[in-house]
Amino acid sequence: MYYQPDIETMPLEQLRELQLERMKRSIAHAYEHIPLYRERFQEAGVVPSDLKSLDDLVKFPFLTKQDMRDSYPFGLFAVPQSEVARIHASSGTTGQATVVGHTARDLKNWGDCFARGIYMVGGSKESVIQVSYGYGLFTGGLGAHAGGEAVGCSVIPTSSGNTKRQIQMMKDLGTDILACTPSYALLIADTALEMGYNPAEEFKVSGVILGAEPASENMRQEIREKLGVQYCDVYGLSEVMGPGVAMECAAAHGLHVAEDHFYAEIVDPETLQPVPDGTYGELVFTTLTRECCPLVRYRTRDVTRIIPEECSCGRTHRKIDRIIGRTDDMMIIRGVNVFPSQIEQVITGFPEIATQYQIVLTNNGPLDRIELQVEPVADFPFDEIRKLEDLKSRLHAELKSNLQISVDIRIVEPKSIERSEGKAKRIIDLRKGNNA
Ligand code: DLL
Repeated sequence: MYYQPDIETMPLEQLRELQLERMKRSIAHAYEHIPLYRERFQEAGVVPSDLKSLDDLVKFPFLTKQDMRDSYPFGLFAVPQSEVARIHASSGTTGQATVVGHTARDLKNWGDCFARGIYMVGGSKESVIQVSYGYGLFTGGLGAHAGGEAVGCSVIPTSSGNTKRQIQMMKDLGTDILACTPSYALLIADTALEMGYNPAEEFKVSGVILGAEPASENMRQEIREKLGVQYCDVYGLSEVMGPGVAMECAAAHGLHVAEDHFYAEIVDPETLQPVPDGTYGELVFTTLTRECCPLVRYRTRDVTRIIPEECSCGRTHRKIDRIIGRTDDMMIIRGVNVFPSQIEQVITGFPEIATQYQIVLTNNGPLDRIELQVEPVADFPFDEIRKLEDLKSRLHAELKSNLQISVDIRIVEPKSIERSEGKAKRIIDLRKGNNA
């Protein structure tokens, strides 16, 4: 079942035509109404009419997060204030916030994009969706809410926090679909178990739509089992829209980009040249329908790849793989490039270690130093020093052989790493210039 069958299963040739037509319009709209694009295009020696095919997009310059910060507050708005229906902002851990506006039509498209994911987990207007993403300037709450309303679900806007009450509502109101971050879903599952419930058996919930942060396969599996649900990974970012830019269907192998609204490219973050499908690189988006804040070649800093395969679900929109990290999270440990997700993958091979972890980065001269804090599972004999040392040295050896890096390991008490009701803070970056 599809939410918008004609669009989601559109034959590829027709979809590319639609994209080209919309891209031409969107680039012209940006150029006409936003001086920054005019300047940048001029510097690059291009005008909107140079876009004759989708491949011509590479001639156009990139836009970065810094450009968005520098344009604060309204420098990238292409419509008059009277047409701005809502404004979101990202807090920006480093410096200036970024502000993103939406027209009424932008909001309608956003709801439709998220709604596709509700159908992907088997939802319909009969479903009860509980939105436990934070509501506010963060796009999670209101984005998922709009999706639920677009489908015609009964929406429960619990927002994040007050976990025991969330669980009570989930049970009493018969929640079918839970939308929140993966960390919060796990906290909800663990708290429900502590309260004496078995949510997989006793709760009606059958699907989760989780995103805003990466989750390892192990964590996904833990959530699936503890809640008894189908897992849909939802990707998005406030600059481009919010949750719903790409969503994972039941085939569970990649996230379909909403290609009627967004054009995705993957580029090498060093050379900025496009890479072949299947190769990892930085995800770049050009928006095709955004009225308020159209983006041309926005560098997301998220690292993923295009999955070059037809999907068994019948949707034709290209898929991206799960985000493995951000270019700015990449650590260079003695010349080796490492993403936190690679470390997480090693950790998940140790059943004695819980899913929660934290990475503390510091400088050691010109080199990055990395301390990994992990906690053992609740029934691990934490006071037996020998067992602890053994675990530490096995983990150290495994990291060394898998990633060729030497990591300082600290095993902390079970349940002592802070659980998150929103995005988990996995990396504490104390490197010079990054201490935000
Ligand atoms: O996190 C929007 C969102 C809300 C997405 C709810 C999904 C669900 P920002 O706060 O602007 O917006 O953060 C965007 O979060 O560039 C990624 O690095 C990360 N991110 C978002 N979704 C995923 C995901 C929202 N499914 C940044 N997997 C992005 C991994 C994700 N990382």
